[in-house]
Amino acid sequence: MDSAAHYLGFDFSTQQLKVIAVNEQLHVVYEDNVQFDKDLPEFGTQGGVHVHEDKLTVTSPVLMWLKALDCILDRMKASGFNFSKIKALSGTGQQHGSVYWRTASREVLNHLPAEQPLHIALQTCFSISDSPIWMDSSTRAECHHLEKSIGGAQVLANITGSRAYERFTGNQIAKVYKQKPKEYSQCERISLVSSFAASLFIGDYAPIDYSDGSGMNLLDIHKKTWDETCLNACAPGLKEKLGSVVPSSSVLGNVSSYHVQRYGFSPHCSVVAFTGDNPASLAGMRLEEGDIAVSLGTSDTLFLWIKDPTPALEGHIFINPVHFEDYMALLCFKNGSLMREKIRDNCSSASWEEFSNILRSTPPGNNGHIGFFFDVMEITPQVVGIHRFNAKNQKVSEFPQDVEVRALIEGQFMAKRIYAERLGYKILPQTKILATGGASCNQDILQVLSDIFNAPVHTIATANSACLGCAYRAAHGKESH
Ligand code: XUL
Repeated sequence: MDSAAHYLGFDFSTQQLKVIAVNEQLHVVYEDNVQFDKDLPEFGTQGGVHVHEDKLTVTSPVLMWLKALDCILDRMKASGFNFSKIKALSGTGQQHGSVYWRTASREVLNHLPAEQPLHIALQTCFSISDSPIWMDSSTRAECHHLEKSIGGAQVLANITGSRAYERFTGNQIAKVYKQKPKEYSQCERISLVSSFAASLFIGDYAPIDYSDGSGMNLLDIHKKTWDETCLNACAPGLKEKLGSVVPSSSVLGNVSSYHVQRYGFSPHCSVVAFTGDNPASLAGMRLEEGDIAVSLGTSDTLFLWIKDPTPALEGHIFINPVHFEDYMALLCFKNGSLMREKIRDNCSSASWEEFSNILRSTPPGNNGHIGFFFDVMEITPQVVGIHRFNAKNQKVSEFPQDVEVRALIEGQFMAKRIYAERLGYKILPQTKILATGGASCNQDILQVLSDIFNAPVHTIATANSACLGCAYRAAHGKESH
């Protein structure tokens, strides 16, 4: 690679916009972020979002994202950052959110005046000023309708990789069409947050990439084309408004003359397709086939590289962002750390040390005792409550404290393996587990994880894995073209 080359990654996440620059050795050379609530208080967001009165509708202002980009690029310029060294850039966005470009906005995007910030130049370009985002859960009726139109939840999962989910974009678009028909008809292009952000760099509508497109309940993940039945079930004329879909590592073109003139980007700087944050993290953590990333946080998230997916009613299959012939699976478990802390408080005197001692002194397999611990309504599966079974498979109301601790941790990890295998995941000889998040500092918890998957566990820091993943994707996309 060119020794002077730098690569940029942007992350349009829920609470902030981040940027990372790496050099040709992929070492970070610049990093910054704009916090929406703190740095752009004029938009009145909390945690980057507006929660509406019904508590189910959640949106974010499009102009806030534009202003954040103006702000982060201006700061880079003010710090003396040399944009002309950037050989390629890419980015990521929170998944599922949708942006509605008003008719004739393409013209405006094509001719952005370099003297104006984006939030001014594009201020009239959106037929819906507050975009629905992934935290929205107001589309239950639309989900039922979609599943019914296609022949059931499993049929929809077989085609699009997931049953109908309220936050998934097709259902969000269906709601916009129903509740704001005028705004829907005034819109010529619907972008995801990721393709919206890419559009700002190429000065034209950027196509949706395969991976983020898999989070819409609209894309056939096998044929890699929009599914007509799904489109028609959501809203009329949708195909034209969505445009084409492309592999996530496609080079979309060069940065527009706006960025060349305003910031001093090279006119040859390539823009690699932007994708969703979870796919970008898979790239950032450099997962390979058979590998598993486990984030042990407030909730536990698992993503895996899969070759032959079997979509199920729980979990999501997305087209793989690194190799588009492969897939990735995403599983979310709500009862993560809070449940572990609760059992720690009840069974090991609120001490992690004591909790670890118990794990060390109890045998793998827990002498046949098994437990399911869901303090709050779980996502995978949709169940609540604590359920304990003894070695004879009889339901019991309690376990001795040491049995309880092991039953919790073994139960949590066995569920992860079982749900992953249902989605087509296979443990391979080279499988490795990358663990992140709060609980990943506990060796004894990780030992149970390793025992259950029969694979080595490595820990990594991933505060910026999605953003960093995009700087890597920029370098990879550029070098492979
Ligand atoms: C994934 C999802 C969230 C968002 C957060 O399906 O809804 O992880 O992508 O940014």
